[in-house]
Amino acid sequence: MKLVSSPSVRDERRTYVIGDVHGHRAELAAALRAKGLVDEETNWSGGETRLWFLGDFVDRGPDGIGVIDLVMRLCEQAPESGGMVDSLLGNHEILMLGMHRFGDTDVPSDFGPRSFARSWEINGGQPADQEGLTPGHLEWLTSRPVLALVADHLLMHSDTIEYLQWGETVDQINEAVRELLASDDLGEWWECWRRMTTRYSFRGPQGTEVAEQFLDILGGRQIVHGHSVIADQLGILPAQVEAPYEYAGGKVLGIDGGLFVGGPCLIVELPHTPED
Ligand SMILES: [Mn+2]
Repeated sequence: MKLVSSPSVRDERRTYVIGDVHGHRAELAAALRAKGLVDEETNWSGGETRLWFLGDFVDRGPDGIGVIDLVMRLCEQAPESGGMVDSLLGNHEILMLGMHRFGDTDVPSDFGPRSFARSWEINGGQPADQEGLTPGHLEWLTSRPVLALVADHLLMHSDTIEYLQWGETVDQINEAVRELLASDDLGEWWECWRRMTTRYSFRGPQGTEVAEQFLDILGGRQIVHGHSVIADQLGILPAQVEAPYEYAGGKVLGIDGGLFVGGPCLIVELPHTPED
C-alpha cells in the first residue's frame, strides 16, 4: 500500500471519472469508498472533488436503478462541501429510456422488424430496472449531457465520431440530444441508440488523426471514453485490467474496466499519469 499524498499538502480540486457500472452498485460503492469519495454509509465524503460518470449505469448487471439512485444522491450531496458529481448518458440509458417510452413498437425501417424491446432484451435489459424507473429518474436522465469538456478533457461515453452528426460544438450536440429525448420521434430515438452503440473510431492506423480532428472540432486535449472494454482492446482478461488504456498517440483514454465481465471498477484521476 502506497501513500499517494500527505494530508498536509493542499491539492487543487481533483477530477475523477468512472465508466460503465452496468448495475454493479456494490462494486461501485466499494470503489468509491476505497478512494475516500464516500463514507461507510455511502454518503459523499469527497470534499471539493469533481466526479464525472460516463454513463451506462444500467443493463447486464443486477441493480441499475440502485446505481442511478446512488449517483443522484451524490449529485445532491457533493455541492454541500464544494464538490460536484454529474454524469453523461451512455447508449444503455438511451436503450432503457427507449424501452420505457416505445416498448415493442416497430421502428420505421427497411431492414426488417426492429424495436427497443428486442434490442433491450438482447443487450442485457433488466425488468427490475424498468419497474423501478420513477418520474424523478426520467427527469434527471433526460436532462444529462452526452459530452462534457472538463479540465481540458473531452468526456464522452462511446468511442465514436457519430456524435458529430448532431452538431459541431459540445453545446449543440448536447442540445440536439436533449431535444430528441424530449420528443416522441421513435426514428430519432432509434438513431440516437444506433449512433451511440458504434465504437472504435480512434483505433487503427488512422486513430490518432481521427482523434486529433475530433478534438480540433470539439475542444480538449484528450478524449476520455467508456463503452469499449479495455480487456477487449488489449487482448487480456478483464480481471487483469488495472489501469485505464491510453492510445491513439496519447490522445485517447479508455476507462471501461469491464465490470460486467469481471473487471475492476476503475476510478480514474484526470489528467491521467501512468504509474511508474
Ligand atoms: Mn456503452
